[in-house]
Amino acid sequence: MLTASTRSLARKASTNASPQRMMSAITGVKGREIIDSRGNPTVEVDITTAQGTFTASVPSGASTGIYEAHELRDGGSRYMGKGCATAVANVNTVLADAIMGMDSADQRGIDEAMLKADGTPNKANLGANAILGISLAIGKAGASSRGIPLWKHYAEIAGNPIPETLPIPCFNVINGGEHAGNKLPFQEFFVIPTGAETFSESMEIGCEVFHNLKSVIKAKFGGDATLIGDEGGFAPPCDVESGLDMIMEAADKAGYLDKVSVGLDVASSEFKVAGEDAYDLDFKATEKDPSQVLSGDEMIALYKKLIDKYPIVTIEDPFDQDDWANWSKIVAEVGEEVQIVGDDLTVTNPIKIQEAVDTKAANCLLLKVNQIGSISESIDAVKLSKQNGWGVMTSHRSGETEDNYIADLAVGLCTGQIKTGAPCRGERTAKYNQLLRIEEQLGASAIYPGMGFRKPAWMG
Ligand code: 2PG
Ligand code: MG
Repeated sequence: MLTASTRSLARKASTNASPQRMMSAITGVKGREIIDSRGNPTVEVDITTAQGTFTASVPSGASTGIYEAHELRDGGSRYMGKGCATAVANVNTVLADAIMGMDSADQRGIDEAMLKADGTPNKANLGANAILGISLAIGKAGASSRGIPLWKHYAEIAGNPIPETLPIPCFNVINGGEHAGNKLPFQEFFVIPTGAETFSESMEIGCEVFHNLKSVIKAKFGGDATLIGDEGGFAPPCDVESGLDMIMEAADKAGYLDKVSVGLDVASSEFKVAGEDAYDLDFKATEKDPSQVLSGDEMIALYKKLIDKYPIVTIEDPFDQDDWANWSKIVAEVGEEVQIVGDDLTVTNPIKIQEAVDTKAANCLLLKVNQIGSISESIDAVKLSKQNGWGVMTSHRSGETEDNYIADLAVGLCTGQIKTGAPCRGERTAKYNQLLRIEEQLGASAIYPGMGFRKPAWMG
């Protein structure tokens, strides 16, 4: 059997291309298992061209939508069944074969070749994690072949003529749901510096509020309550309203009450009661309180109460991934004032996004590249969303690596918003730090959208 490298040499020898093309032609594809921020294996890929080796790695979710592309895990006992050896083998054999010798600047051509090799609608055959690892590393190789930064390369692929907008950061400073061991049902509580003038000022505000929140939580619940969850935010034993109260108190103490908004990722698919119009806010408690089971209308009443009380600008996954009627209802009732973000509902999939556009079930896409499994399809999802007037929030996953390409993606696709955890834990700060570097590269032309984050400069 030919190895990836002997195949590469054979293909290279038969390539009759121009010197420029040879420089960017793929000469090597190598996958490996690495470990993510939760101690689970994931896929990393090296793409080699005459210009060097370009590496990217794949994130993984915990509150995963049932309609996401297929993440291929080995099963069995190794790594608690989460091994990625099969996905890595697919990178090194069938996928390497499909793309070897192609021009690394041709992102779409390469993504299409991989989709064809897989042949299923949800990448169930070769694995979305295998395909995405290559797709991400190809982006980096392609940027290098053009001699431009990754954010500019993404902008060119997508047709964005003005890649100058930094995203507003949504710092997830309190963790609940599937991301923390506390009883808090809602998964993420964001502090969002919508009143900052620049991205670097937004970082300053986010970090100072984060440190003040630590003191507020410690004073209320003691030091044990300042331990952190999967995304670097605190995981105190609070309920939804006291969590928001503590964030507001921290913003006040930091002196930024007039510069911050707040937001939520409810991740409610995790606590929908199957077969009933009901959501169990006590889903993590051992002794359940029946008064904590709310109907769809009661959930809407709760959201409205929170919107009245706090400066909420965005709510993600307020309802379950199949509860379309309640999604449409909440958009009709509060969607002008508050952004309603589809995550499990839309899974970065143009077919689902179109359905949500038609039924007015959301007005913002959560962009998670591993939900769909390639850069080209992610760009299609973003453009479709923007062309329908939606916002777009670029997102990490709760299981992350040190790779920071989503920072470049947020700028290149002008998404105007990003969530990548608290300003804490290296796999989260890697992304925020890359945005600080991009801001520096943009210099005086850098735009910070502030309250205009739902409709940034480029709308597809
Ligand atoms: C979410 C994400 C990221 P996960 O629900 O939006 O914050 O969590 O990666 O576990 O799906
Ligand atoms: Mg979510």
